[in-house]
Amino acid sequence: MTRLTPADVSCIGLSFLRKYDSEFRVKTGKSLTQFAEYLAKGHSLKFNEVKVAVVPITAGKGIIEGFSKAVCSTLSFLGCDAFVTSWSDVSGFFEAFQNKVDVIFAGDDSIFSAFNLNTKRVIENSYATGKAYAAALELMVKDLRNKEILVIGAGRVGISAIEYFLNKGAKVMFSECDPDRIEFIKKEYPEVIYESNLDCALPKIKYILLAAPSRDLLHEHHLTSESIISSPAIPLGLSESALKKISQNNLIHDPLQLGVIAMLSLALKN
Ligand code: PYL
Repeated sequence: MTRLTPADVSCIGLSFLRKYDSEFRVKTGKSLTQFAEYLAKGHSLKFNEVKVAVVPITAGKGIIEGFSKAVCSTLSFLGCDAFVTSWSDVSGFFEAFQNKVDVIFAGDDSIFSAFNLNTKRVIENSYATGKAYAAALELMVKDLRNKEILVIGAGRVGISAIEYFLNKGAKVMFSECDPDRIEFIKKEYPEVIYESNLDCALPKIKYILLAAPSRDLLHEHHLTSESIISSPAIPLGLSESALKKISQNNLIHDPLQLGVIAMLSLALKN
């Protein structure tokens, strides 16, 4: 998993999120709040009744400056009563419990999760992010049934997206460089077709979920003006020429916020 940097998250405040929300609505037809409810399979989520604590974690490589604040801003944008605890780690969890919160968000170098203290549901970021970006592609494509979707990267995010697409009746192909992951997908999801060469698969396949964290993975010859790309991967794997080739309204990509929205939505879903 790519570790975010302060530069990735420092801009994520309420005014930035308002702009992101209006752009997201143009691309998908839904606001971020409507999208959160869509992910929760239509359950009406009363965000303004939810109290959330974000606990900074110093373990491993330590705190990412601005990370907890960015998570908190995203949750506040949805209407939650969200705050970053004054203390970190176990003391921060203690502070969260003292404040009788409904949900705690906390992340170390391996796992970033939302913990619903009422239902005991725990939602991990990669799982939620895969669902979020798959659902965003679905909204941009309009209907996934029998549509060919290429998932690039079969890690935790890519697998979560593959499951979403299969459940929606899409024809799923995948590309991956790790042999063990390739074997795992072939064994667990035999209906998913392995594409060994991106130059052959693209631009034949127009709909792409880019979950491989590599720069300049896709170039202009892989894409057309009709390509639609949903990319949770950090860094974004499109070259300058590729970015110029596609419509900006056909690209969904952000470092953190869509995954956080999905974590909350799935943590609150009944
Ligand atoms: C959750 C993000 C999405 C992409 N990469 C993941 C990442 O950077 N994980 C590390 C998060 C560390 C947070 C740090 C803090 O500030 O509390 N322990």
